[in-house]
Amino acid sequence: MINLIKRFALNGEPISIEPYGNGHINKTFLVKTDKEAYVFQFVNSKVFPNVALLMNNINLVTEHIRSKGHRSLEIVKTKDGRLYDTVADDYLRGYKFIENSLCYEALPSLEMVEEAAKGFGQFHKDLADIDVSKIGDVIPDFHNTVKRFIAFRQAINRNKRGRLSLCEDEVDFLLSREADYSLLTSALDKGEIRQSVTHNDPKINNVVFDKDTNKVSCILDLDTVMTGTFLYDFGDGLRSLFTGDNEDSLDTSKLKVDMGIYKAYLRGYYSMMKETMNKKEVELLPYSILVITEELALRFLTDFINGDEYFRVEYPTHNLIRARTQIALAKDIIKNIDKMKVE
Ligand code: ADP
Ligand code: GN1
Ligand code: MG
Repeated sequence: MINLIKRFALNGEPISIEPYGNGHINKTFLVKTDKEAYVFQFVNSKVFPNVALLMNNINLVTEHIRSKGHRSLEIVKTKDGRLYDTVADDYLRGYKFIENSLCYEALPSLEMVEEAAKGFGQFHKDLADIDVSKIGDVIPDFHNTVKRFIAFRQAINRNKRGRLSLCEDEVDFLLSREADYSLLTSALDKGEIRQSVTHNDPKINNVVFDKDTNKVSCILDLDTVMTGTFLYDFGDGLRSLFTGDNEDSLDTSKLKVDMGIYKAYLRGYYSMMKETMNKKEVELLPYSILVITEELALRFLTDFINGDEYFRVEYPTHNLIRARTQIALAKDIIKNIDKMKVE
């Protein structure tokens, strides 16, 4: 590893390398030199087959955000000026470590919830005028819930690992919610809501906060930045906050809507984005939380049925447990959706 790292334009001599973070997709390492800290990642090329396109997107987006005077991830290039290195079948890239920062699985205060929402609102605002045609589709249909449902039904029909009998209730629930899956995609197709460049994975451990001020210091994990509707980001931000560190929990009673979190997130997001939202987008805000929660439940359960081909798992029923937590949350969102409507 040390020899691989030395191919990058580092400040100082590497002195330590250790695994870092809780991502489900890439393999992340914290690298320290005698002068600076970096994050290096082996990009998951099964999930992201076109790493060149992905790194080009990240380069454009981070430069654009910096041109607005805001902080963004800083790519560490290889000594010969490339955005990543190829190592056998793997792809390695480096970022400067965001110093004096903390990353959370669950936020300790409503003030920080509001800050996180402002951070994502600012991110959407900063990218509102980027040239959309230059941003490639790294995972086509990533947030096309209708297509996720088709993939789910295919997995059920194949039942290739014989796991279907272990998840009949979960399958029945997700089949019964079919009407929800087209709520955002059909509004996009009809042009009722706008297409823009969005993050697509705004969970709370993809943000770091400044240790001293508790303000957002940087939005991370830009692999899935693509065009879409900001509603999937709004919904996923809240899904992730409601889930907190319970995504793998056996106790699904913890998966609940928290109206305090909802109001704080809405306030923060509105402070950045209210003027630019149309009536339909405002109407769909609460539904976006339901749709993305059900979408993730579909993805986890599809992966469980298919034999864990996508998400990194630690034990054989990990994806089933994850699907159960998201289904429990979806059920509580359904109960509370009227309270979340925005006047
Ligand atoms: P994954 O796609 O696997 O989720 P991420 O890019 O989100 O990978 O990185 C995993 C974790 O590593 C993040 O949740 C965060 O804690 C940490 N991390 C990533 N990049 C940085 C950075 N530049 N500075 C500080 N921490 C980082
Ligand atoms: C993955 O990479 P990470 O852990 O930030 C996934 C998201 C899911 C999330 C659920 C590229 O995010 O879509 O919402 O897990 N990322 C990708 O925890 O599939
Ligand atoms: Mg991540």
